Amino acid sequence: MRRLFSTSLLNPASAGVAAFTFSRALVRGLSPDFAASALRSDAGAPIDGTLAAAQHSAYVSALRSLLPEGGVTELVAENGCPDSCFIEDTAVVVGARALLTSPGAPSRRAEVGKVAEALAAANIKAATCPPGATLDGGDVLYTGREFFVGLSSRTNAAGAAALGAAFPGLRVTAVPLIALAASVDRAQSARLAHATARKQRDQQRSNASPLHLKSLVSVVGADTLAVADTPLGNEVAHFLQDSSGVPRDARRAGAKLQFVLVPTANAPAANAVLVNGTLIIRSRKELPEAAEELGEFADAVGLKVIELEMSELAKADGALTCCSILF
Ligand code: CIR
Repeated sequence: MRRLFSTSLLNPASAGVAAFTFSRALVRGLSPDFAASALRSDAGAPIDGTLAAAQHSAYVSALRSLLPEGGVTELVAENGCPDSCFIEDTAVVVGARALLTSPGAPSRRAEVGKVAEALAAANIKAATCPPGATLDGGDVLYTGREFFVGLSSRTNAAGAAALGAAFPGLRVTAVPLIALAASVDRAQSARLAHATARKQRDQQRSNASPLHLKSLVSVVGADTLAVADTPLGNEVAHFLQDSSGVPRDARRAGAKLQFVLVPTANAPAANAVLVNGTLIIRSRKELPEAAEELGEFADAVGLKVIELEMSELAKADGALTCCSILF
């Protein structure tokens, strides 16, 4: 595959972490019916509930080790909401402001109330989504300068607009994730017109729109993003670069979004968490090539690394960012 971006473009100074310094985190315990009933895009391999709980608790411990004493608040799982551990989807917080979301999956909407209470208790001023708007936090990418919002099966244009209304000073750009996925698939289908039916099916599956924007891309530094080195990941990276609000003067001086490519075979590792000078990434046991690439990046810009296994949460489409709200 053509390499469109390279770590050699990275300017360590641009990977500044000021916007990703946090004192608090909300997390939510794993529901007893997580393994049996969490929403899954692929219900293939069964979820090992015990292992899922261990992976979730390692995640919470990692955050506790990175935040000040008492900074992590763990809410109990919401009754009847097997996905409530994926708390990121319920609120977007930047500074002392928040937007409570209206999750795209109706079964998840009851998760928001307790998160609203916890944010109020932390003195965060929260807005709500208007009727008809849907938004999952997993679709909201904050670069430290601006928001990108994936228009996905969970998030609609009204949801993206609600984000703009809740954070008036911050630029919001909607990313047409489903349309970009369809256009990548069309381009490849033309090339595979004479391939076997099986090859065509595999390709369609790999080009399908992911659950969320952040299934493909996440922040690893200011204006610096890890992106899956897949056809769709590259398409999204181009879109972000072209529509980014990096000021013209800064662009002239060579500043723009920087991308760390996450090898195709380990694409889910493009979802990482940057917190207080540490990059939390998927473990090399699970996704070795990605851990290598992201580890190299972290070394180059002076970030520490924590590796976590997420295999069981990933079976329910969970990723690293989705298990916390940081502020
Ligand atoms: C869902 O389908 O809503 C959950 N099973 C997974 C949500 C993952 N959320 C995220 O990555 N932000």
